[in-house]
Formats: sequence, structure tokens, C-alpha cells
Amino acid sequence: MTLIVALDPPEGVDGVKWCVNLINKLNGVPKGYKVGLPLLVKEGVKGLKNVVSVMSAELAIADLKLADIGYVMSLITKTVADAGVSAVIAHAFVGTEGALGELSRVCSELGIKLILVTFMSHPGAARVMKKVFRDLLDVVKEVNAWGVVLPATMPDILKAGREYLGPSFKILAPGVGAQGAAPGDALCAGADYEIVGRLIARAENPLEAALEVVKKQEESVRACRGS
Ligand code: 3DU
Repeated sequence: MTLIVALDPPEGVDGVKWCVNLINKLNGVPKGYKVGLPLLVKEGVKGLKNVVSVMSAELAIADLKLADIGYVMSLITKTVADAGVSAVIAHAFVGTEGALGELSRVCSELGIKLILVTFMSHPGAARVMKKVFRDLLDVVKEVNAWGVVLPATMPDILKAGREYLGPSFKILAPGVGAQGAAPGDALCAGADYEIVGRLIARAENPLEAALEVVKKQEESVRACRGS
């Protein structure tokens, strides 16, 4: 079970209804869900709470890509934790002192997982992030984050991240489907979870699409790991 579905409601829909409908259709197949600003900006914290309340999945991730001082990131995190999320995503580049050190402590107190973005999945990410990749991974170690975001679209970067971090950090990989990576590519490069949005959310039959992703992940892992 390595599938996390990204719930990004499109324009012109009721965001809460759209997410709840999709979660219900997926019938417990995903290991987790990821919600972010497309839902939160549209529907507010009450909307977020309503959506999280129908997720019977292990992971409910708030992808806020926080990048601020520790005090402000902590305020925001406390608010989404009250709405029931079990993990929050922040950017690693803000560093430890005065920022992620404090956020990490607050996440521990709240009992939620901290996930840091260390490389993004779109092509333009490489220009800056490649230069500071090691530093970003060092921040992950320093604050003892639960997991990191690494790109399914760049398996070499993902592999390098896994090698540098070792086995004790979770790797979550977006970029499967609409952004070009095939299901299973990131798992074979060392990821623990693949994040899939539009490939499933925009499919005529989302449950069928999710089951197809899981099947391809399993086939791919069997082929690359021999298990
Ligand atoms: O391309 P998709 O529709 O599968 O959606 C990918 C999701 O993952 C989306 O919610 C986006 O905000 C998130 N994400 C990235 O695409 C790339 C990153 O580097 C980090 C998060």
C-alpha cells in the first residue's frame, strides 16, 4: 500500500463535495490522501475538517509547502492539526534555526508528522534545487523530519536522496501520471509512497484508475526488486 491520492479540486466545483465524492469512490484503496491550498483557500479550515473526517486512511497530509519563520509555520500547523490532519509539508530551504527546528518540536507535541520538500517534480526545480540538494537533505536530518518529498519524475535524484538519507526517512514522490512518471518508477528508485493526483481524480472511473495504478506499482516493484 504505497498510494497517496492528491485531492486538488478543479475550478468551478464545490471543493468539499468534490473531495468527499472522490474519497468515497476510492473505497479505501489509497494508503493516504494529500490536500493542499486548492482546497483550503477555497473552502477554509471547516471545509478541510469535513474532508479529513471522511478519510479512513492512515495518512491525511496537509500539503501547505510552508516556508516562513517557525512561529508562523507553527500557528498554521496547529490550525490544520485541529482539523484532523496527521502530517504537514513544509519547505526544507527555510533551514533549522528560527524555522524548522521550532516547527519540528511543535509537530512532535501535536503528534503529527513533518514532511519536507527537498526537490520538486517539475522541470524548473532542478535549476536551483540541484545546487542546494545536499544542504536540504542535511536540514531533514537535523530536524529529524518523518519524511521528504522527492520527484518521481527524476529517479536519479530520488536514488541519490535515498542513498544520502538512508532507510529511516520516508520518501513521498509526486509526479506520477500527469507529470510523466509511470506508476512504480519512484518505488523502484527508493520511494515509500507515490503521490498521484489527476491520473486518478480526473479518470472517468477513479476506483478503476487507482486499482490500475496499484497493479502497475506491484508489477514494477516485482520486476525491479524481484519480490
Ligand atoms: O500532477 P498530479 O495531478 O499527480 O498532482 C501532483 C500533486 O503533488 C499536486 O497536489 C502537487 O501540489 C504535489 N506536488 C508536486 O506535484 C510536485 C512537488 O514537487 C510537490 C508536490
